[in-house]
Amino acid sequence: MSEEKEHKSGYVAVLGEPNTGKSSFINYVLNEKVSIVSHRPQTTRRSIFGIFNSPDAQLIFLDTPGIFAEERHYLDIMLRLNVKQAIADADALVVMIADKKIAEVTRYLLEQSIRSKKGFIVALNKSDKIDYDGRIYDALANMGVDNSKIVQISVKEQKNLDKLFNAILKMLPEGPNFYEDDIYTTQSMRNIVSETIREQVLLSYFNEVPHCTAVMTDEFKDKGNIVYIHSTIFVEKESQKKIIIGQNGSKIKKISTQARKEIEKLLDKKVFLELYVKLSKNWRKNPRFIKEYLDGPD
Ligand SMILES: Nc1nc2c(ncn2[C@@H]2O[C@H](COP(=O)(O)OP(=O)(O)OP(=O)(O)O)[C@@H](O)[C@H]2O)c(=O)[nH]1
Ligand SMILES: [Mg+2]
Repeated sequence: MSEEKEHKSGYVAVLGEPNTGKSSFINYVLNEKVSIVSHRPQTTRRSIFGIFNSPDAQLIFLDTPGIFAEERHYLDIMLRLNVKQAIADADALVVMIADKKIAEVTRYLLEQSIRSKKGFIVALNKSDKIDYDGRIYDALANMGVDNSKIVQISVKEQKNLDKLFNAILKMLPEGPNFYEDDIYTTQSMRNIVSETIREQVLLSYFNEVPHCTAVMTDEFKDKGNIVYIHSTIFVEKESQKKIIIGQNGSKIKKISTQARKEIEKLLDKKVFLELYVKLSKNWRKNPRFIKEYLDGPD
């Protein structure tokens, strides 16, 4: 009999309501920031691949957008399709919850997971501040989710993350690597740059404005010792443009400086960032714009 350890590989979709900590968990496992994180719901918009490599396994995480129960505009419809596709593509599923009860979206995701007949695990996150009691376990049992499929975690305090990781690994089939073992994301550099800028927007403004923004990068030129980047922040209304720019451009200047510093850290190079703000009227309802935005430049 062979002494060799089996090699596992597969796709793992991480699903859940907005703001439950899906991206935080994936960044932690990968020890790399593949996905932006913020305190705002619906931070993730594109499904992002984060690839975990070890000699015994390759796990390809699909970081999905947190969806809302109601579909408010075309963007929401596309995000839900994105989640459905991730479930279809995955070999194993993680449903992340950060709530003492089962919200409508969580119920939907659990139903989809059960129906898919794929292995799944429920992660109750933020246990550092949420005191999970028997009620959630009962509610999950009523849906047919056994206790053995539930794990309480805290990404913030790094509690039980190994346990969750091992439970995921157990669900994956034996198989070879799908990707070279030295890459940790399939995102293009342009997408990473756009997302880093959007993260600064999410962190810098109050109210609805950040949700009305989309960032696209149309130029990324690596000149060896300096990288030239040209990106645009799109907004839906003229009034939002004014808010993003700020008085005498003070606000956009701050965003630009912060984003540039983050990108420089990421690339380990000097960056020249040119950042524009443009109006694309009601882009969240515009299928053509959304296609270009979600599909990315590549
Ligand atoms: N207290 C606490 N906060 C956490 C924990 N995990 C993540 N967070 C915070 O929760 C917020 C949302 O985290 P994200 O990782 O962006 O959540 P997400 O599920 O990817 O959100 P969407 O992309 O909007 O669907 C951030 O402010 C995180 O810092 C945790 O274990 N405990
Ligand atoms: Mg996210």
